[in-house]
Formats: sequence, structure tokens, C-alpha cells
Amino acid sequence: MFEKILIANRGEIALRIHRACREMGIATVAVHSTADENAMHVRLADESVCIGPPPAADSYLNIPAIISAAEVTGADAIHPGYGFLSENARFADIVAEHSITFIGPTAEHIRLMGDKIAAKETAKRLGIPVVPGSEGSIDSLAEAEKIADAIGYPVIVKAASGGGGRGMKVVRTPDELGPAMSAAGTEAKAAFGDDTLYLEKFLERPRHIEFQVLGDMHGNTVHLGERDCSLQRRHQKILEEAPSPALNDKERERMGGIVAKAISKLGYIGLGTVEFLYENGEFYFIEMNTRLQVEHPVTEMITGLDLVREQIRVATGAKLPFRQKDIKFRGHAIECRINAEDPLTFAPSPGKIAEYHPPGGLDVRVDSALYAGYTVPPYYDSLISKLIVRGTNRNECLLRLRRSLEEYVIGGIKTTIPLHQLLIGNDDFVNGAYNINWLEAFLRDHEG
Ligand code: MV4
Repeated sequence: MFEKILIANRGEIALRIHRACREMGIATVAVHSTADENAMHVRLADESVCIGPPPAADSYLNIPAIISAAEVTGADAIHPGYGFLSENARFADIVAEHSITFIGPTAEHIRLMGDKIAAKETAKRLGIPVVPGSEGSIDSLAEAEKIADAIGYPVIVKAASGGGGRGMKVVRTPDELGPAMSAAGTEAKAAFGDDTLYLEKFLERPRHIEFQVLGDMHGNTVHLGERDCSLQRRHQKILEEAPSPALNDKERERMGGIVAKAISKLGYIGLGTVEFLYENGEFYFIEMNTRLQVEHPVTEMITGLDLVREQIRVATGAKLPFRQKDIKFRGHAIECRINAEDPLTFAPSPGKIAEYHPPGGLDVRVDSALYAGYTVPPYYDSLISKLIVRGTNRNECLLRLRRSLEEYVIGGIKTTIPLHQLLIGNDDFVNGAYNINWLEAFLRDHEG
């Protein structure tokens, strides 16, 4: 087992990883920018190293500074958390070159899944259903027109290096195809330095359903069920739940089985998430994430597993301590992402936390690095807390969520708690009757 892990992240996820390490008897090293000197993850870690000024490019993305911090503290592994360097294959390579273990999949698997075209081809080859579209990249307008005609409009042009919805254009008629390709190519070139494009049938009203997977170095893989992440605004998830209100046990078992088998054939090691669009009872693969995700606690709540602990264990070469048949899904869990933002305009609201009273009680979990007197800095992601609640069924979960949101007091700044309170009062949400377009329409209705 590792003796010391450097946590290359901040905020709630740095704390989450620290907690798993602590329980495993592993010492922790926090790294931080000058803006995070008083952060909770720095206070709790066994050691800490300042790695640069506030901008993430100079600190949490500063590879030489992070490697130096690991070397001077003698860390034998680095956990990247989510965001920042978590899906940077070059970072994973550099970590390995320094004889430090990168806690995550191999650099090759990170690289493969970072290329959305290669990821999709791989998924298809491994028996996962994909969205109909181009085989590989589209290299000319003529080729794109031919494919679009064959699959039928509307289609969507996507960037091979894409992410976060950038370099993506919906095309409803043939005359829009040329301009959409130019626009998507330009956007992708600017954002990712790569204007490779591909084309898919555009799904109008899908849900976003993702399967959690875990593999070890001995060919064992399991799926840990799905999460429904359809409630999002501008590609930022707002609330996630497990299981999906749209799936039955048979669909879950079938798709979970396909995904786990595919991941096993791929030789995938560590935690991963296979993302699907789900419409009219059909699954369509879109992407695979090769990191620990923000919403992993909803899976933990219904499986009883500590995913960070399992991730660390498999990184040491340990065998998974369970098989698929040992995984039992218990009840329902919902996570609310609480951001330091105006609940309706989403304008950032950093500043000093005057009051802090998190909720508690049975099956209520708060993952947050907040404390009274802490100042939320303006430099980073506005996620300040995750409230995760479990119930024996979805209805009990909703009642517990309503009660927990009422209890939660975060004073001094604006937060998105009121948005979640608005949501749980809505019939469509309560009925689970939503798709990826639903939240933005709901917010438009609540502007006035
Ligand atoms: C799509 C789609 C509809 N049809 N692909 C958005 C981000 C990227 N990861 C994939 N995305 C989408 N791909 C086809 N063929 C709609 C989206 C999409 C979306 C997907 C998941 C969650 C939220 C979304 C919001 C807008 C668009």
C-alpha cells in the first residue's frame, strides 16, 4: 500500500480524497495556491506545499511544481481528483516517469478516451451501442452532406477533442451544414488546437445516463449502476440521481453488463464513467470519462462502497474485493450541487462565509470544504458543497432532501440552495419527467 499520497486538487474533492487516505492509514500531502493558504484541505493534510499564485494555470495545473512537491515530500502516488490534471495523459506519463503512481487509468486509456472519435470507435468495437453517424472524422463538406443525407437531419457536428459542449453545432437543414462545420472547426481549433470534426444524428430529447465502472489489473471489472445527470445548465450539472427514474432493473442489468464486459476487454484499470444519451428506450454511447467524478457520491450512497478507496486499492495492483453479484443497489440517492452563485442568474458570488450550519441526520451527507469565516476565492470553480441524500425509495429521498435543504444555512454569500428548493417543488422533477433540455426551459419560465 502507498505510504503517502499527494492530492493534486482543492476544495471538497481534496478533502474527500484526504478522508479516504486517512481511513486507510495513508499520509497526505496537500498542494495549494497562495489563494488557498487557509483552505480546509490544507489544514487537514499531514503536509502542504504552496505550488504557485492564484491562477490555476500557475498552480493546480503547474506540472513541474506538483512533481517537485511530490519529490520533496516523498509521496509515492498522486491523486488528481476531477478537473485540473485528472484527464491529462501527458501528466500521467510524467508522473510515471518520476516513479510515482498516478491514481487513475493508464495514460494510453486517458489519451484514447480524450479523442472522442477514437473513443466512439472503441466503444462500437467492444459492443457498446453508439449514436449513428460518421465512421471517423469528416474531412470535407461533400462527405458530411452524404452522411447527413443517409442518417437524416437534424445532425450534430462535434469536435474530436471536444468537451464541455465546445465545438458542437446542431444542423437542421443541408444549407446549415457548411457554416456549422466552419464554426465548429474554428471553435475547436481555438479551444483545443485541433479542428478534427465528426458527425452524428442529433437526438432531440434524450436523458444523460452514465454508468460507473471499476476495473483492476487482473481483468476483473464491475459496473456500479447508473446516474441520471440530465439536469444541467450550459453543460454544468446541477443535480444528479441514482438510479435513473427512467430505467428499470432489466435495462440496468443489460446495459451495465454490456459496459462492464467492454471495459474488461479494453483492459481498463481504475474508475471510469461511460456516458450515454438515452431516448425512447435506447442507449447511445457518447463519451467515456477516465476520472473520479463530482457525482460519485450518489453511487456510493446506493452501493455502500467507498469509490476513492477502491480507486486507490486498484492503483496498488490489488484485486477487486467483490464481484458483480456482490454489488447490491439499495434505495435512491440525489446529489445537489451547491454553487457560490446567484440561484437564478448564476452570477458568481464569492466572499466570506458568515454563517455555516450543514444539515445532518440519517442518510444525509455533505461533501464540502466550507467553514464559518472561510472566504470563497473568486479564481476557481464555484462548487462549494454537495448535499447528498439517500432514501429507501425515490419518494423518501425527495422528502429527506427537502428537509435537508431547509436545514442548510450558508450565510454571507449567495448560493444555489434556493434553486434546489424550487426544483423539488416542481411536479415534473418530482415525477422524474425530465430530459437534458428540461432545466434550461424551467429556468426561462422562472426568470420573470
Ligand atoms: C449530443 C446531443 C444530442 N445528440 N449528441 C453535449 C456535451 C457532449 N458531451 C455531448 N453533448 C450532447 N451530444 C447527439 N448526437 C446533445 C448533447 C447535449 C447534452 C448531452 C448531455 C447532457 C447535457 C447536454 C446538453 C446539451 C446538449
